[in-house]
Amino acid sequence: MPDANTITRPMAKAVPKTQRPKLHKVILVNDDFTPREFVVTVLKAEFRMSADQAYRVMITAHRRGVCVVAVFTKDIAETKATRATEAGRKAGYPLLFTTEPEE
Ligand code: TYC
Repeated sequence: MPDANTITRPMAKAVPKTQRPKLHKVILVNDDFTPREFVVTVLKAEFRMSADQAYRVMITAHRRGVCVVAVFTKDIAETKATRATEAGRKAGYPLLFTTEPEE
């Protein structure tokens, strides 16, 4: 027990917890030209999705206009979105993947 003459002080400073990097969504955007099967192929190749997962994401974008594909750190999200968009462009399709930060 500290007696009346003992000076106590609060802990120097709270050690900040390691900050987690903000995650970014990769978003698939619908268009009227890219064949459904091609979209599924790109999702499987670039995002390592099963045929079933890829179909669900494709059909959601087709019906609603957009669908979140996955979340990654900023660099990885941007790289994957660029590569997937480029795969469409090379095949002559306007397929588009965008990214945005998670709230
Ligand atoms: N809407 C396209 C079609 O009917 C298929 C498609 C789905 C294209 C999702 C893009 O992000 C997309 N052929």
